[in-house]
Amino acid sequence: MVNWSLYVITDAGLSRGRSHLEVIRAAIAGGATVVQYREKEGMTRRMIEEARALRELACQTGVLFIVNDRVDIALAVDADGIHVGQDDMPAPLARKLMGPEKIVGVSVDNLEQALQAERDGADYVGAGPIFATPTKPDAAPPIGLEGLAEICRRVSIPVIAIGGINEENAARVIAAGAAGIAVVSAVVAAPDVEAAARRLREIVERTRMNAESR
Ligand code: TZP
Ligand code: MG
Repeated sequence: MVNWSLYVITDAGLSRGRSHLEVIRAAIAGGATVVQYREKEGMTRRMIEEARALRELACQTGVLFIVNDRVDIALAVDADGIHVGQDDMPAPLARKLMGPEKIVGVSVDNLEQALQAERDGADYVGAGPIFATPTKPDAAPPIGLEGLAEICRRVSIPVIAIGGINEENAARVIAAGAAGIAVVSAVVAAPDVEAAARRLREIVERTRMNAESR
């Protein structure tokens, strides 16, 4: 069983000059359970090198390693899975290329897309943005905690919430039914990445424990 609690996504522009490897090493030390390599610009050769380094780190530390969008890179470095958006490789094709054993995740911003992703054989959905976020300016309007809760009720695959999630709202996101939180800026842009990841992970685990004991 995958632990989706804290899913950390790279962003070179928000990393304060630190390398992806540096940031992700600290995030894992703080308790990230899944890491995603998300790089939209630059040369494929460099992406392969970065993804390979993260892949090795993830192997050594036992966290899941997902590549955003680029099925070729995911396959080249033998990532654990691929994450595709609504304008990317369609999920059934991503599944066909990645094979039955790999993880396929799909971004969804409404219930219909979530149900379709499930029918398409996705292993999880990334639902959001939950809250407004400057990190993805072209994101759909926020779906809020109510939108998230509805998706969580209606699909049976894990729902990972994304978009504007931080220490202030993470507990409410988990209480709405998310299997985990996916964050960029709250971890990657933090002055102390390890401490930020640790606090978020604690919030997720504490909220889940409280819900289970109720
Ligand atoms: N998809 C929907 S919102 C988002 C992505 C990649 C960005 C999330 O970034 P942040 O900084 O955690 O709000
Ligand atoms: Mg994408």
